[in-house]
Amino acid sequence: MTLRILLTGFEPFGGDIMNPSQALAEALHGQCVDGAPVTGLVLPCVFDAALDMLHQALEVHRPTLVLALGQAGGRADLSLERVAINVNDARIPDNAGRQPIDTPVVPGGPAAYFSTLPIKAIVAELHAAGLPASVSQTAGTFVCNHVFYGLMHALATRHPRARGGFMHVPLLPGQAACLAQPTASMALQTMRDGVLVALRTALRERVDRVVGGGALD
Ligand code: PCA
Repeated sequence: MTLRILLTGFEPFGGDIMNPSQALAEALHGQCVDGAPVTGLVLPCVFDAALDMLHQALEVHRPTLVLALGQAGGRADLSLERVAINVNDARIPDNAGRQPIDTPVVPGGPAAYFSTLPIKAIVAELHAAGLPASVSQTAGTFVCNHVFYGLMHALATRHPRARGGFMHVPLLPGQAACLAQPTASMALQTMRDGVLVALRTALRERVDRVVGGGALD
């Protein structure tokens, strides 16, 4: 099977002027990772429009592996998202001024989808490479979760041979420096190294490792 990777990021949102996930999708566009060409795609931070663009890219590029990236201000590590939920609940308006509250991503769709990436193996390989990472149990309820859910629904219903998932990344140091409160950040090069580790691990391991990682609460 020919391997093809789709790597998505988002445009800046919420008044920010950059988004590390956009920089990562652009930086890796056209690269080859272990023989698999990468298409980088920057999605609008807009409910529905982001999914329309993603669905089109799935049809055009027919990826076998999809890694969607997004910015998570306040998080300190690379977070491999476990689950996408069928809820839009926006705390702030998206870039088109829309703010859906408690609406489904896909009316009548299942409550949730799990990532089909080997998230525990990816976290273990990131740690082995000296990069901070963890499994996250929530991708939130804004446009990132919306795209993650829409992606997993599309893969489950229309692209059964493809695997996919979502990784949140911290702010860039330049973004954190503009904030009044001390906030975690990570250099773009470190994130880029992490994305490559995640992609290589996902290409290599189809079945996740059984590694304890749940919180005690
Ligand atoms: N982060 C937002 C949407 C776009 C992005 O990069 C989120 O976590 O929902």
